[in-house]
Amino acid sequence: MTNHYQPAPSDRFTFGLWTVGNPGRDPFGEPVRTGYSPVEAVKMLAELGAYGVCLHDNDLVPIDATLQQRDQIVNRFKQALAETGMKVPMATVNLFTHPVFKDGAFTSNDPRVRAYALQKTTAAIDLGAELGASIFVLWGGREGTEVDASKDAVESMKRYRESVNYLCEYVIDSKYDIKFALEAKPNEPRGDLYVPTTGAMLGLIPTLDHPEMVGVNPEVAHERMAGLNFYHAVAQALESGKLFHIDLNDQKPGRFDQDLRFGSEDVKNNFFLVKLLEDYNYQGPLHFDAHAYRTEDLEGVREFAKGCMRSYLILKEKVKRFNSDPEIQELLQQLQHLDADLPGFDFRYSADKHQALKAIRFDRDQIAAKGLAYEKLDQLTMEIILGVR
Ligand code: GLT
Ligand code: MN
Ligand code: MN
Repeated sequence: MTNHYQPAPSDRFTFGLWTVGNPGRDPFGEPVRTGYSPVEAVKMLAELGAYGVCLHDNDLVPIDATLQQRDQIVNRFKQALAETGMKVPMATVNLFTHPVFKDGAFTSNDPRVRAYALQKTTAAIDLGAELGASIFVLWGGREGTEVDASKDAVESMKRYRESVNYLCEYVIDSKYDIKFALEAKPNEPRGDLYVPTTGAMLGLIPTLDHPEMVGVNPEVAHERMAGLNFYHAVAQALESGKLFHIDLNDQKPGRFDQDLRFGSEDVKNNFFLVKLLEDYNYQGPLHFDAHAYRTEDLEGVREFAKGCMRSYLILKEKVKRFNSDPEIQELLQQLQHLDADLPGFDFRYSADKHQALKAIRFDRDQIAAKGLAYEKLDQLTMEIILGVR
């Protein structure tokens, strides 16, 4: 067995405590396994070569813990981190499990719920800061509706913005080195969720008081549930300087949020995703937000975690092959470097240059007649992915 795809902390792979801790409960069935406890998860993942773990406040500290219990639990957890060298680069808050959040948190009509959500989130930020996290993810678990008559969706946006603004001020005031990453999802657990896609989040961010402190945390499964091309969504986030974090998993299109093992479904889209992250030197954590099939015991969960990291490293190697394949590179050269076909043209507007543009005679038919050789390019790409090239 080759050791070639053995992960190391330098690969920056992380897992949510809720991922390997997942007991296999679903809306139709009870838990099938215990899941790894936080301390067990840290040890198991460290053994496999991960860089760290991420957590919701309540993945570690029960919602009803006293301050003394909290400190005890956190200290034990810190000890496991210290023993293994594992890091906590990202923390988040659970604003969806307790019934108090049944109609949303920051967008609830009830000011007590909105205020409690801020209280809970600021405490979760304190916990994240204590554990060394520099990214705080906000996934609006139940920020949405089934009954649109119940809330003014314009007002909901204002409330959501107000809360994120509050949290930014809190981080500044506390002198924490923390940035926020907003995670979109189109639906589930609500019928419809607000700001449902990464693109919608990117539209919201410039309207915040501190847009420089806020980016996105796109998740494979969530964009694919909406039928979108995840690679394109991440590319837009990256190009806007807003790819602060990423949730890697897999998903069949148009279904419930499956959170499948990374690399298990849409291998081609994942190939382009890995190519994007590697070609553009994304430096954030590579976070797996997925869980093992409900058929698995703890050994199966370990295999699942290994599989996520291994598939990323395999795809990374395929990307290297693609980037150094002479035939593919020759084709790309011909397809992408066409400046000689329109010498000296500058695509920035000026009145003079526009006069020149108006004077150019384009031979539409001649331009359109040229075949683009995408069949060949795609076949060569597939052969790399399928392992015969
Ligand atoms: C939950 C959700 C994920 C989010 C997590 C962060 S919790 O598992 O399905 O997509 O990233 O709140
Ligand atoms: Mn996620
Ligand atoms: Mn998901």
